[in-house]
Amino acid sequence: MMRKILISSVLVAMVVVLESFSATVSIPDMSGSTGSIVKVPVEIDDASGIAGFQLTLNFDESILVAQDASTGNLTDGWLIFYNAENEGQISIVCLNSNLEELGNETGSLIVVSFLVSGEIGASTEISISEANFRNSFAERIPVSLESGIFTVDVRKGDVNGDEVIDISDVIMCLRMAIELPLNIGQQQYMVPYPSWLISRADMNNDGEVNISDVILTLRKAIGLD
Ligand SMILES: [Ca+2]
Ligand SMILES: [Ca+2]
Repeated sequence: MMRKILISSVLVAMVVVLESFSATVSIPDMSGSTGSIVKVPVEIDDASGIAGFQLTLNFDESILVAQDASTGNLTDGWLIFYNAENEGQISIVCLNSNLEELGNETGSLIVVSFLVSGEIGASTEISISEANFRNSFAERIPVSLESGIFTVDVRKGDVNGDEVIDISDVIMCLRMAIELPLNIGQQQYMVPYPSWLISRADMNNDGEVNISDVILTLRKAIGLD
């Protein structure tokens, strides 16, 4: 009898330990400028046992528009399916088709691409719901969830929002100085340019885009500033 109680209390203790050391699935705090595509990873600090999972990301639809989801560095070659039809959320299922479980690794499970559409300074929480992590026997793996905050910001000089400042930004700044149309992504922008585009090109913050901004963008592009 005593032994039975002892064993069961050891089991309870083990379960408590396992629960308290369960993995955390999280989204990092990130920022990006309007009109650009940002890639937001869903990360895990201990992927032990995972062979498949599903989850939904929730966010402010006026700030982020989900484009697609792809596998992360832990899930290369896994099957992935997503549904981004509903505004403000994207649902994802990801599975190792050989039912091979991940080891005790840290990294990204999936990467979700968003088009940033909010005004500069706006922010939204990206939260995780419907999270369901399973091992190769379809047994549940407990995880704790952490949201991330996404903030719309601006990188001065990166007119096309591709994360680098180079000659293409100089040309775009030049085109804006003489009020020509420009193409960013699939979109064409003409006068009056949207305010987020002006704030990218207006290097000296005087409210207009002219030869001063072209020179300052060129200095950045060739590494003088
Ligand atoms: Ca650029
Ligand atoms: Ca200016």
